[in-house]
Amino acid sequence: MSNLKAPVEPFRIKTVERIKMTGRRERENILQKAGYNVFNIPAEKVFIDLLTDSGTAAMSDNQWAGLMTGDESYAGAKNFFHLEATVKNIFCFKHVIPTHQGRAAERILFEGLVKKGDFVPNNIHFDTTRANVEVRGARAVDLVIDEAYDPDTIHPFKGNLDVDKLKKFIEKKGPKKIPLVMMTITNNSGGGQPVSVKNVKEVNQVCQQHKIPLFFDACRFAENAYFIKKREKGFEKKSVLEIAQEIFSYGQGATMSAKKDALVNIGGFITLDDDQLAEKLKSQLVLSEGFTTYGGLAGRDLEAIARGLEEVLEEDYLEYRINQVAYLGQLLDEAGVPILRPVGGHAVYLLADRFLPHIPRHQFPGWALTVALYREAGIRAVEIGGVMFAHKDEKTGQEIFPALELVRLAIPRRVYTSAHLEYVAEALANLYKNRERVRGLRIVRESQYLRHFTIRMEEL
Ligand code: P71
Repeated sequence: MSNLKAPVEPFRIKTVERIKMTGRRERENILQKAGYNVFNIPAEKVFIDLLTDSGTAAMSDNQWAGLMTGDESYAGAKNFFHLEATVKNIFCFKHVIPTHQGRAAERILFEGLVKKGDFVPNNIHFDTTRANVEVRGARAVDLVIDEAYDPDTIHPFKGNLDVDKLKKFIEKKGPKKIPLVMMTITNNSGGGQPVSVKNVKEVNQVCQQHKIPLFFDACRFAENAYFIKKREKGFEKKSVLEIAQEIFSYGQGATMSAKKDALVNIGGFITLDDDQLAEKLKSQLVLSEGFTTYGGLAGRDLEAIARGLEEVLEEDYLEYRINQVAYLGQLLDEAGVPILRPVGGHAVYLLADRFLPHIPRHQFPGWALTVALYREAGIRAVEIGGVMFAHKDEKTGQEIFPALELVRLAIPRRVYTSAHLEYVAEALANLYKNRERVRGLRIVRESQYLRHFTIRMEEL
Protein backbone atom coordinates (compact mmCIF):
# COMPACT_ATOMS: atom_id res chain seq x y z
CA MET A 1 0.00 0.00 0.00
CA SER A 2 0.92 3.62 -0.25
CA ASN A 3 4.03 4.59 1.64
CA LEU A 4 5.18 7.50 -0.47
CA LYS A 5 4.00 10.93 0.49
CA ALA A 6 4.10 13.87 -1.86
CA PRO A 7 7.65 15.24 -1.56
CA VAL A 8 7.92 18.73 -0.11
CA GLU A 9 9.29 21.19 -2.66
CA PRO A 10 12.59 22.68 -1.38
CA PHE A 11 11.69 26.08 -2.82
CA ARG A 12 8.88 28.57 -2.62
CA ILE A 13 7.24 30.26 -5.58
CA LYS A 14 8.06 33.88 -6.41
CA THR A 15 6.66 34.22 -9.91
CA VAL A 16 3.73 32.32 -11.37
CA GLU A 17 2.62 31.65 -14.91
CA ARG A 18 -1.07 31.22 -15.51
CA ILE A 19 -2.29 27.98 -17.05
CA LYS A 20 -5.85 27.66 -18.27
CA MET A 21 -8.12 24.68 -18.61
CA THR A 22 -9.93 24.46 -21.92
CA GLY A 23 -13.44 23.11 -22.44
CA ARG A 24 -13.98 19.63 -23.75
CA ARG A 25 -15.60 20.75 -26.98
CA GLU A 26 -12.71 23.17 -27.58
CA ARG A 27 -10.21 20.36 -27.12
CA GLU A 28 -12.15 18.18 -29.55
CA ASN A 29 -11.87 20.93 -32.19
CA ILE A 30 -8.20 21.47 -31.43
CA LEU A 31 -7.47 17.76 -31.85
CA GLN A 32 -9.26 17.68 -35.16
CA LYS A 33 -7.35 20.72 -36.42
CA ALA A 34 -4.10 19.23 -35.14
CA GLY A 35 -4.60 16.06 -37.19
CA TYR A 36 -4.69 14.12 -33.92
CA ASN A 37 -1.04 14.97 -33.30
CA VAL A 38 -0.24 16.62 -29.95
CA PHE A 39 2.89 18.26 -31.44
CA ASN A 40 0.46 20.44 -33.45
CA ILE A 41 -1.43 21.73 -30.39
CA PRO A 42 -0.66 25.33 -29.34
CA ALA A 43 1.01 25.13 -25.90
CA GLU A 44 -1.47 27.66 -24.48
CA LYS A 45 -4.19 25.10 -25.06
CA VAL A 46 -2.42 22.54 -22.87
CA PHE A 47 -3.19 22.47 -19.14
CA ILE A 48 -0.35 20.24 -17.91
CA ASP A 49 2.47 19.85 -20.43
CA LEU A 50 4.51 16.67 -19.98
CA LEU A 51 5.78 16.52 -23.57
CA THR A 52 9.40 16.90 -22.47
CA ASP A 53 11.70 17.78 -19.58
CA SER A 54 14.04 19.46 -22.08
CA GLY A 55 14.30 23.25 -21.92
CA THR A 56 11.18 23.44 -19.78
CA ALA A 57 12.72 23.97 -16.31
CA ALA A 58 11.90 26.91 -14.07
CA MET A 59 15.03 28.94 -13.38
CA SER A 60 15.77 30.10 -9.85
CA ASP A 61 15.95 33.72 -8.65
CA ASN A 62 19.72 33.20 -8.59
CA GLN A 63 19.74 32.21 -12.27
CA TRP A 64 17.47 35.11 -13.27
CA ALA A 65 19.75 37.49 -11.37
CA GLY A 66 22.67 35.94 -13.25
CA LEU A 67 21.09 36.93 -16.57
CA MET A 68 21.61 40.59 -15.64
CA THR A 69 25.34 39.94 -15.26
CA GLY A 70 25.53 38.72 -18.86
CA ASP A 71 28.68 40.01 -20.52
CA GLU A 72 27.79 40.30 -24.20
CA SER A 73 31.33 40.81 -25.48
CA TYR A 74 32.00 38.82 -28.62
CA ALA A 75 35.10 37.12 -27.24
CA GLY A 76 36.15 36.14 -23.72
CA ALA A 77 32.94 37.10 -21.87
CA LYS A 78 33.37 36.69 -18.13
CA ASN A 79 30.38 34.32 -18.02
CA PHE A 80 32.27 31.89 -20.26
CA PHE A 81 35.02 31.66 -17.64
CA HIS A 82 32.43 31.03 -14.94
CA LEU A 83 30.88 28.27 -17.05
CA GLU A 84 34.29 26.81 -17.90
CA ALA A 85 35.33 26.68 -14.24
CA THR A 86 32.00 25.12 -13.19
CA VAL A 87 32.10 22.45 -15.91
CA LYS A 88 35.75 21.65 -15.13
CA ASN A 89 34.93 21.24 -11.45
CA ILE A 90 32.22 18.65 -12.19
CA PHE A 91 33.44 16.92 -15.36
CA CYS A 92 37.22 17.37 -14.79
CA PHE A 93 38.13 17.53 -18.51
CA LYS A 94 40.55 20.13 -19.94
CA HIS A 95 38.45 21.79 -22.64
CA VAL A 96 34.94 23.28 -22.50
CA ILE A 97 33.23 24.16 -25.78
CA PRO A 98 29.77 25.77 -25.56
CA THR A 99 27.07 24.94 -28.13
CA HIS A 100 23.49 26.11 -28.58
CA GLN A 101 22.09 22.73 -27.47
CA GLY A 102 22.85 19.03 -27.17
CA ARG A 103 22.45 17.98 -30.78
CA ALA A 104 24.93 20.65 -31.92
CA ALA A 105 27.46 19.22 -29.47
CA GLU A 106 26.82 15.77 -30.96
CA ARG A 107 27.15 16.95 -34.55
CA ILE A 108 30.42 18.77 -33.90
CA LEU A 109 31.95 15.90 -31.91
CA PHE A 110 31.01 13.34 -34.55
CA GLU A 111 32.31 15.55 -37.37
CA GLY A 112 35.65 15.39 -35.60
CA LEU A 113 35.64 11.65 -34.89
CA VAL A 114 33.25 9.58 -36.99
CA LYS A 115 33.77 8.47 -40.61
CA LYS A 116 31.70 6.58 -43.15
CA GLY A 117 31.59 2.86 -42.34
CA ASP A 118 32.32 3.37 -38.61
CA PHE A 119 30.25 2.02 -35.69
CA VAL A 120 29.34 3.87 -32.51
CA PRO A 121 28.13 1.71 -29.58
CA ASN A 122 25.99 3.24 -26.82
CA ASN A 123 23.66 1.80 -24.18
CA ILE A 124 20.75 3.21 -26.21
CA HIS A 125 21.29 6.14 -28.57
CA PHE A 126 18.83 8.96 -28.14
CA ASP A 127 17.19 9.77 -31.50
CA THR A 128 19.22 12.95 -32.20
CA THR A 129 22.45 11.12 -31.31
CA ARG A 130 21.55 8.24 -33.60
CA ALA A 131 20.66 10.64 -36.42
CA ASN A 132 23.93 12.57 -36.01
CA VAL A 133 25.95 9.32 -36.17
CA GLU A 134 24.04 7.95 -39.14
CA VAL A 135 24.09 11.14 -41.20
CA ARG A 136 27.88 10.55 -41.39
CA GLY A 137 27.37 7.15 -42.98
CA ALA A 138 28.21 5.35 -39.74
CA ARG A 139 26.04 2.96 -37.71
CA ALA A 140 24.67 3.67 -34.22
CA VAL A 141 24.56 0.42 -32.23
CA ASP A 142 22.57 -0.10 -29.01
CA LEU A 143 24.22 -2.49 -26.52
CA VAL A 144 22.17 -2.01 -23.35
CA ILE A 145 21.64 -5.00 -21.00
CA ASP A 146 18.68 -7.23 -21.96
CA GLU A 147 16.77 -6.31 -18.79
CA ALA A 148 16.20 -2.85 -20.27
CA TYR A 149 13.67 -4.28 -22.72
CA ASP A 150 11.55 -6.03 -20.07
CA PRO A 151 9.22 -3.46 -18.47
CA ASP A 152 8.60 -5.66 -15.41
CA THR A 153 12.16 -6.56 -14.44
CA ILE A 154 13.33 -4.56 -11.46
CA HIS A 155 17.02 -3.73 -11.81
CA PRO A 156 18.72 -0.82 -10.01
CA PHE A 157 20.79 0.10 -13.08
CA LYS A 158 18.67 -0.82 -16.04
CA GLY A 159 20.63 1.68 -18.16
CA ASN A 160 23.87 -0.33 -17.94
CA LEU A 161 25.76 -1.15 -21.11
CA ASP A 162 26.25 -4.90 -21.60
CA VAL A 163 30.01 -5.41 -21.25
CA ASP A 164 30.01 -8.83 -22.94
CA LYS A 165 28.03 -7.52 -25.88
CA LEU A 166 30.57 -4.67 -26.15
CA LYS A 167 33.59 -7.02 -26.06
CA LYS A 168 32.07 -9.25 -28.75
CA PHE A 169 31.13 -6.27 -30.87
CA ILE A 170 34.67 -4.85 -30.77
CA GLU A 171 36.08 -8.29 -31.63
CA LYS A 172 33.74 -8.61 -34.57
CA LYS A 173 34.16 -5.15 -36.09
CA GLY A 174 37.70 -4.36 -34.95
CA PRO A 175 38.62 -1.31 -32.85
CA LYS A 176 39.70 0.70 -35.92
CA LYS A 177 36.06 0.91 -37.01
CA ILE A 178 34.94 2.18 -33.60
CA PRO A 179 36.02 5.81 -33.11
CA LEU A 180 34.27 6.14 -29.73
CA VAL A 181 31.93 4.41 -27.31
CA MET A 182 29.14 6.46 -25.72
CA MET A 183 27.12 6.01 -22.54
CA THR A 184 23.86 7.91 -22.08
CA ILE A 185 23.31 8.84 -18.42
CA THR A 186 20.51 8.42 -17.56
CA ASN A 187 19.35 6.24 -20.45
CA ASN A 188 16.43 8.27 -21.82
CA SER A 189 15.23 5.91 -24.57
CA GLY A 190 15.21 3.00 -22.11
CA GLY A 191 13.01 4.74 -19.53
CA GLY A 192 15.33 7.27 -17.86
CA GLN A 193 17.26 4.47 -16.16
CA PRO A 194 20.63 5.03 -14.48
CA VAL A 195 24.05 3.51 -15.16
CA SER A 196 26.22 2.32 -12.24
CA VAL A 197 29.80 3.41 -11.49
CA LYS A 198 30.80 -0.27 -11.65
CA ASN A 199 29.44 -0.51 -15.18
CA VAL A 200 31.17 2.71 -16.30
CA LYS A 201 34.45 1.38 -14.87
CA GLU A 202 34.13 -1.94 -16.69
CA VAL A 203 33.20 -0.30 -19.99
CA ASN A 204 36.18 2.02 -19.59
CA GLN A 205 38.51 -0.95 -19.05
CA VAL A 206 37.35 -2.57 -22.27
CA CYS A 207 37.69 0.74 -24.13
CA GLN A 208 41.21 1.31 -22.78
CA GLN A 209 42.33 -2.16 -23.86
CA HIS A 210 41.40 -1.23 -27.40
CA LYS A 211 42.37 2.46 -27.15
CA ILE A 212 38.81 3.58 -27.91
CA PRO A 213 37.73 6.84 -26.21
CA LEU A 214 34.65 6.73 -23.97
CA PHE A 215 32.29 9.72 -24.07
CA PHE A 216 29.18 10.40 -22.00
CA ASP A 217 25.88 11.76 -23.24
CA ALA A 218 25.56 13.60 -19.94
CA CYS A 219 22.15 15.37 -20.18
CA ARG A 220 20.85 13.89 -16.92
CA PHE A 221 24.13 13.17 -15.12
CA ALA A 222 23.01 14.64 -11.77
CA GLU A 223 19.89 12.47 -11.63
CA ASN A 224 22.10 9.49 -12.53
CA ALA A 225 24.58 10.36 -9.75
CA TYR A 226 21.74 10.64 -7.22
CA PHE A 227 20.50 7.15 -8.13
CA ILE A 228 24.06 5.86 -7.57
CA LYS A 229 24.15 7.43 -4.13
CA LYS A 230 20.84 5.73 -3.26
CA ARG A 231 21.41 2.36 -4.94
CA GLU A 232 25.09 1.47 -5.35
CA LYS A 233 27.09 -0.01 -2.50
CA GLY A 234 29.93 2.17 -1.28
CA PHE A 235 28.49 5.47 -2.51
CA GLU A 236 25.94 6.20 0.25
CA LYS A 237 28.21 8.69 2.00
CA LYS A 238 29.71 10.37 -1.06
CA SER A 239 28.34 13.67 -2.28
CA VAL A 240 26.57 13.73 -5.63
CA LEU A 241 29.36 16.02 -6.88
CA GLU A 242 32.01 13.44 -5.90
CA ILE A 243 30.02 10.70 -7.60
CA ALA A 244 29.70 12.76 -10.80
CA GLN A 245 33.46 13.48 -10.72
CA GLU A 246 34.17 9.78 -10.34
CA ILE A 247 31.90 8.81 -13.27
CA PHE A 248 33.59 11.32 -15.58
CA SER A 249 37.07 10.23 -14.42
CA TYR A 250 36.50 6.97 -16.33
CA GLY A 251 35.96 8.69 -19.70
CA GLN A 252 37.62 11.08 -22.12
CA GLY A 253 34.80 13.55 -22.63
CA ALA A 254 31.09 14.32 -22.75
CA THR A 255 28.36 16.02 -24.73
CA MET A 256 25.72 17.84 -22.74
CA SER A 257 22.30 19.27 -23.44
CA ALA A 258 22.08 21.94 -20.73
CA LYS A 259 18.29 21.94 -21.28
CA LYS A 260 18.01 19.03 -18.86
CA ASP A 261 20.21 18.91 -15.74
CA ALA A 262 21.67 22.40 -16.15
CA LEU A 263 18.18 23.76 -15.39
CA VAL A 264 18.05 26.21 -18.30
CA ASN A 265 15.86 26.74 -21.34
CA ILE A 266 18.62 26.64 -23.95
CA GLY A 267 22.28 25.61 -24.18
CA GLY A 268 24.79 22.80 -24.31
CA PHE A 269 28.50 22.01 -24.44
CA ILE A 270 31.22 19.54 -25.29
CA THR A 271 33.95 18.88 -22.75
CA LEU A 272 37.01 16.71 -23.38
CA ASP A 273 40.70 16.11 -22.66
CA ASP A 274 42.28 15.56 -26.09
CA ASP A 275 44.05 18.81 -27.16
CA GLN A 276 44.23 17.97 -30.83
CA LEU A 277 40.60 16.91 -31.09
CA ALA A 278 39.53 20.00 -29.13
CA GLU A 279 41.31 22.23 -31.68
CA LYS A 280 39.52 20.44 -34.50
CA LEU A 281 36.12 20.78 -32.84
CA LYS A 282 36.69 24.47 -32.11
CA SER A 283 37.39 25.19 -35.77
CA GLN A 284 34.13 23.42 -36.67
CA LEU A 285 32.35 25.41 -33.98
CA VAL A 286 33.40 28.74 -35.48
CA LEU A 287 31.89 27.71 -38.82
CA SER A 288 28.36 27.19 -37.60
CA GLU A 289 27.82 27.87 -33.89
CA GLY A 290 30.02 30.87 -33.17
CA PHE A 291 33.29 31.89 -31.50
CA THR A 292 34.79 29.41 -29.04
CA THR A 293 33.79 31.32 -25.91
CA TYR A 294 30.08 31.55 -26.73
CA GLY A 295 29.15 28.78 -29.21
CA GLY A 296 25.79 30.17 -30.31
CA LEU A 297 24.69 31.41 -26.88
CA ALA A 298 24.41 34.85 -25.31
CA GLY A 299 26.67 35.72 -22.36
CA ARG A 300 23.63 35.65 -20.11
CA ASP A 301 22.79 32.09 -21.22
CA LEU A 302 26.30 30.95 -20.28
CA GLU A 303 25.79 32.44 -16.81
CA ALA A 304 22.42 30.70 -16.34
CA ILE A 305 24.00 27.36 -17.28
CA ALA A 306 26.91 27.86 -14.86
CA ARG A 307 24.52 28.67 -12.01
CA GLY A 308 22.15 25.84 -12.97
CA LEU A 309 24.98 23.31 -12.86
CA GLU A 310 25.77 24.42 -9.32
CA GLU A 311 22.12 24.21 -8.23
CA VAL A 312 21.38 20.83 -9.76
CA LEU A 313 23.90 19.20 -7.42
CA GLU A 314 22.08 20.44 -4.31
CA GLU A 315 20.97 17.19 -2.76
CA ASP A 316 17.67 18.39 -1.31
CA TYR A 317 16.74 19.40 -4.85
CA LEU A 318 17.67 15.99 -6.27
CA GLU A 319 15.87 14.14 -3.49
CA TYR A 320 12.70 16.12 -4.22
CA ARG A 321 13.14 15.72 -7.99
CA ILE A 322 13.57 11.94 -8.00
CA ASN A 323 10.81 11.49 -5.39
CA GLN A 324 8.38 13.67 -7.30
CA VAL A 325 8.70 11.47 -10.37
CA ALA A 326 8.50 8.33 -8.19
CA TYR A 327 5.41 9.76 -6.49
CA LEU A 328 3.57 10.05 -9.80
CA GLY A 329 4.68 6.50 -10.61
CA GLN A 330 3.32 5.22 -7.31
CA LEU A 331 -0.05 6.97 -7.70
CA LEU A 332 -0.43 5.37 -11.12
CA ASP A 333 0.71 1.97 -9.91
CA GLU A 334 -1.84 2.08 -7.09
CA ALA A 335 -4.58 2.89 -9.59
CA GLY A 336 -3.58 -0.21 -11.59
CA VAL A 337 -2.29 1.83 -14.52
CA PRO A 338 0.45 -0.19 -16.28
CA ILE A 339 3.85 1.56 -16.10
CA LEU A 340 7.45 0.67 -16.87
CA ARG A 341 9.38 -0.19 -13.73
CA PRO A 342 11.42 0.98 -11.98
CA VAL A 343 10.31 4.59 -12.48
CA GLY A 344 13.00 6.66 -14.21
CA GLY A 345 14.68 9.89 -13.14
CA HIS A 346 12.84 12.39 -15.34
CA ALA A 347 9.67 10.64 -16.45
CA VAL A 348 7.08 7.95 -15.90
CA TYR A 349 6.55 5.71 -18.94
CA LEU A 350 3.10 4.19 -19.51
CA LEU A 351 2.84 0.75 -21.15
CA ALA A 352 0.34 1.72 -23.82
CA ASP A 353 -0.18 -1.78 -25.28
CA ARG A 354 -1.30 -3.01 -21.85
CA PHE A 355 -3.34 0.13 -21.17
CA LEU A 356 -5.24 -0.32 -24.46
CA PRO A 357 -5.09 -4.05 -25.22
CA HIS A 358 -8.04 -3.79 -27.65
CA ILE A 359 -6.02 -1.58 -30.03
CA PRO A 360 -3.60 -3.56 -32.22
CA ARG A 361 -0.08 -2.23 -32.79
CA HIS A 362 -0.84 -1.12 -36.36
CA GLN A 363 -3.55 1.18 -34.97
CA PHE A 364 -0.99 2.85 -32.69
CA PRO A 365 -2.17 2.38 -29.07
CA GLY A 366 0.52 4.74 -27.68
CA TRP A 367 -0.50 7.51 -30.02
CA ALA A 368 -4.17 6.86 -29.21
CA LEU A 369 -3.37 7.24 -25.52
CA THR A 370 -1.75 10.67 -26.06
CA VAL A 371 -4.86 11.79 -27.96
CA ALA A 372 -7.22 10.45 -25.28
CA LEU A 373 -5.21 12.05 -22.47
CA TYR A 374 -5.44 15.46 -24.10
CA ARG A 375 -9.12 15.04 -24.91
CA GLU A 376 -10.05 13.95 -21.39
CA ALA A 377 -7.84 16.19 -19.29
CA GLY A 378 -5.84 18.72 -21.35
CA ILE A 379 -2.61 16.85 -20.57
CA ARG A 380 0.11 16.51 -23.21
CA ALA A 381 2.42 13.49 -23.23
CA VAL A 382 4.57 11.99 -25.96
CA GLU A 383 4.34 8.62 -27.70
CA ILE A 384 7.56 6.61 -27.80
CA GLY A 385 6.30 3.66 -29.77
CA GLY A 386 5.06 2.65 -33.18
CA VAL A 387 4.73 6.09 -34.74
CA MET A 388 8.10 7.33 -33.50
CA PHE A 389 10.15 4.18 -34.03
CA ALA A 390 8.51 1.67 -36.39
CA HIS A 391 10.51 1.04 -39.55
CA LYS A 392 9.67 -0.68 -42.81
CA ASP A 393 11.29 -4.02 -43.57
CA GLU A 394 13.56 -3.47 -46.58
CA LYS A 395 12.41 -6.62 -48.37
CA THR A 396 8.73 -7.06 -47.50
CA GLY A 397 7.82 -3.40 -46.90
CA GLN A 398 6.02 -4.49 -43.73
CA GLU A 399 6.09 -2.28 -40.68
CA ILE A 400 8.25 -3.59 -37.83
CA PHE A 401 7.24 -2.21 -34.45
CA PRO A 402 9.66 -1.44 -31.60
CA ALA A 403 9.83 -3.79 -28.58
CA LEU A 404 8.02 -1.35 -26.30
CA GLU A 405 4.93 0.75 -26.96
CA LEU A 406 5.37 3.61 -24.48
CA VAL A 407 3.87 6.96 -23.61
CA ARG A 408 6.25 9.20 -21.69
CA LEU A 409 5.08 11.60 -19.00
CA ALA A 410 8.20 13.78 -18.70
CA ILE A 411 8.26 16.05 -15.69
CA PRO A 412 9.71 19.55 -16.24
CA ARG A 413 12.10 20.53 -13.42
CA ARG A 414 10.74 22.75 -10.59
CA VAL A 415 7.61 23.58 -12.64
CA TYR A 416 4.67 21.52 -11.37
CA THR A 417 3.56 20.93 -7.79
CA SER A 418 2.45 17.64 -6.29
CA ALA A 419 -1.16 18.72 -6.77
CA HIS A 420 -0.56 18.95 -10.50
CA LEU A 421 0.80 15.41 -10.50
CA GLU A 422 -2.19 14.19 -8.49
CA TYR A 423 -4.42 15.72 -11.14
CA VAL A 424 -2.49 13.81 -13.82
CA ALA A 425 -2.74 10.53 -11.88
CA GLU A 426 -6.47 10.95 -11.34
CA ALA A 427 -7.07 11.74 -15.00
CA LEU A 428 -5.14 8.63 -16.03
CA ALA A 429 -6.94 6.46 -13.48
CA ASN A 430 -10.30 7.62 -14.91
CA LEU A 431 -9.16 7.09 -18.44
CA TYR A 432 -7.98 3.60 -17.52
CA LYS A 433 -11.43 2.76 -16.15
CA ASN A 434 -13.00 3.86 -19.43
CA ARG A 435 -10.23 2.57 -21.65
CA GLU A 436 -12.44 0.55 -24.00
CA ARG A 437 -13.83 3.85 -25.34
CA VAL A 438 -10.44 4.87 -26.72
CA ARG A 439 -10.11 4.26 -30.45
CA GLY A 440 -7.14 3.40 -32.65
CA LEU A 441 -5.87 5.62 -35.46
CA ARG A 442 -5.05 5.53 -39.12
CA ILE A 443 -2.33 7.56 -40.82
CA VAL A 444 -3.59 10.23 -43.22
CA ARG A 445 -0.27 11.86 -44.12
CA GLU A 446 3.33 11.27 -43.04
CA SER A 447 6.82 12.51 -43.88
CA GLN A 448 9.87 10.38 -44.58
CA TYR A 449 12.00 11.38 -41.57
CA LEU A 450 10.99 11.80 -37.91
CA ARG A 451 7.37 11.42 -38.93
CA HIS A 452 5.97 11.90 -35.42
CA PHE A 453 6.54 15.66 -35.53
CA THR A 454 4.28 16.27 -38.54
CA ILE A 455 2.14 13.17 -39.02
CA ARG A 456 -1.62 13.64 -39.50
CA MET A 457 -4.01 10.96 -38.27
CA GLU A 458 -7.68 10.03 -38.23
CA GLU A 459 -9.55 8.14 -35.52
CA LEU A 460 -11.12 4.79 -36.44
C1 P71 B 1 13.70 14.73 -24.75
C2 P71 B 1 14.75 15.42 -25.53
C3 P71 B 1 14.35 16.54 -26.43
C4 P71 B 1 13.68 16.05 -27.68
C5 P71 B 1 14.48 15.81 -28.79
C6 P71 B 1 13.91 15.30 -29.95
C7 P71 B 1 12.56 15.05 -30.01
C8 P71 B 1 11.76 15.32 -28.91
C9 P71 B 1 12.34 15.81 -27.75
C10 P71 B 1 17.14 15.39 -25.97
C11 P71 B 1 18.36 14.67 -25.83
C12 P71 B 1 18.48 13.55 -24.93
C13 P71 B 1 19.66 12.84 -24.88
C14 P71 B 1 19.83 11.66 -23.99
C15 P71 B 1 20.64 14.30 -26.49
C16 P71 B 1 19.49 15.05 -26.59
C17 P71 B 1 19.47 16.22 -27.52
N1 P71 B 1 16.00 14.97 -25.38
N2 P71 B 1 20.72 13.22 -25.65
O1 P71 B 1 14.05 13.73 -24.09
O2 P71 B 1 17.46 13.17 -24.15
O3 P71 B 1 19.58 17.40 -26.82
O4 P71 B 1 17.45 18.61 -27.38
O5 P71 B 1 19.44 19.85 -26.47
O6 P71 B 1 19.49 18.97 -28.77
O7 P71 B 1 12.55 15.17 -24.75
P1 P71 B 1 18.95 18.77 -27.38
